[in-house]
Amino acid sequence: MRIGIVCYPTYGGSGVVATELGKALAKEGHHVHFITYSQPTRLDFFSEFLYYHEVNVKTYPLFDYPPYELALASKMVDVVEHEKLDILHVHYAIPHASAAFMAKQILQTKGITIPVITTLHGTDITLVGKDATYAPVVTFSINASDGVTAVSEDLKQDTLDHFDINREIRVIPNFVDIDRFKKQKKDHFKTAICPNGEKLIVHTSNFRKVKRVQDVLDVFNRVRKIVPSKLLLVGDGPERYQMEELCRNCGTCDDVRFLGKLEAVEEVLSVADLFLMTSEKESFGLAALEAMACEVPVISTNAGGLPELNVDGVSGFVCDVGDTKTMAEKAIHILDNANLQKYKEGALNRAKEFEVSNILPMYEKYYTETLEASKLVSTIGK
Ligand code: GMT
Repeated sequence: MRIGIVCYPTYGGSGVVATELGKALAKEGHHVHFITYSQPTRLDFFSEFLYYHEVNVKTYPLFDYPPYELALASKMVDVVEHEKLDILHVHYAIPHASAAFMAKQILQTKGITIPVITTLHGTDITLVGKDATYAPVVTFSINASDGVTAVSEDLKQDTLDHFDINREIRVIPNFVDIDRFKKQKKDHFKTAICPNGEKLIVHTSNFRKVKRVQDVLDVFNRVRKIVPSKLLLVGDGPERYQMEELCRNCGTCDDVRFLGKLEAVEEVLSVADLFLMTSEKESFGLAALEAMACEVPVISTNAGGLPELNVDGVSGFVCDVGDTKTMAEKAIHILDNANLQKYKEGALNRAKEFEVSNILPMYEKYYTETLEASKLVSTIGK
């Protein structure tokens, strides 16, 4: 199949999922064309089946807001036409689904039918999409897509509850590449960070408000009173500065390290004992899955799709949003040497259920079904 993938190229989970999906499809021999405004972060290897098309936005003094959506739609038209794509798969509804709708209409006038699949990732629905600024366009472009997927049952339900949706939404969960995300031998790194045998707690995120990163610090401060530990914070974003201030105020700077945006996050996860995800909203929690694949148990909130991933009492624990006291109690329980191995195994076994080889066929099947349905519709229309 010749597939166009549209995504955000940045560190966000939707871009990561889109890129990893493209890479996995290319390994299966599909031709995958990425269409985005810069090279996706994880598009880090050469394959004869992978292509990258950059969207250039021309600015003009009149524009306070350069029209990215138009440039993207025009690029989609160009790539579909010249690369003879079979299907377009857009990740994150805003503005990708509406740009794809426009491209589809333009291509129709040229006698080309291109089915569009939209994958909903989370904040495109739960935060940004619900806002009246975008809601009518999001509703329209979800309904106008030929196929729609959501990364969890919870996100599907949230979409149905908040938008007037008149079509099926297929749940296809996120996945992990176990060949990349696996526990590696990095003992020297662990010794450098935890010279006195401390336990290592890790959090990864884009440090937005929705992640409640202050709760991570609160949990850590409670845990370190009982279990000697260190905290590594991976990623960057708006709340990082405030977190640094908080660490200084609590006097924990020596035990907390900010690592910024790391490419090889699996190396850090390889030496971690516990992963914290304290989010207020989380449609899936890809970062938690990647941790689990590296044998790291997870303490997460019960927000959104997290309970569909993190099995309470098996791969870690699931707690109420903001209940840092319980999170700390569960963390202390997991970090006890008598318990740790059991939860590490539980985390790995759960992660294996989301292995890319289990999830990729779901997308391939959905592509085939959507393509067939769209051919049928265009034949009936003639
Ligand atoms: O978490 C973020 O803020 C990034 C965001 C995105 O759209 O890039 O992540 C969302 O999509 C990920 C991949 O499907 C999910 O694993 C995250 O749970 C989801 N984030 C939220 O729902 C807050």
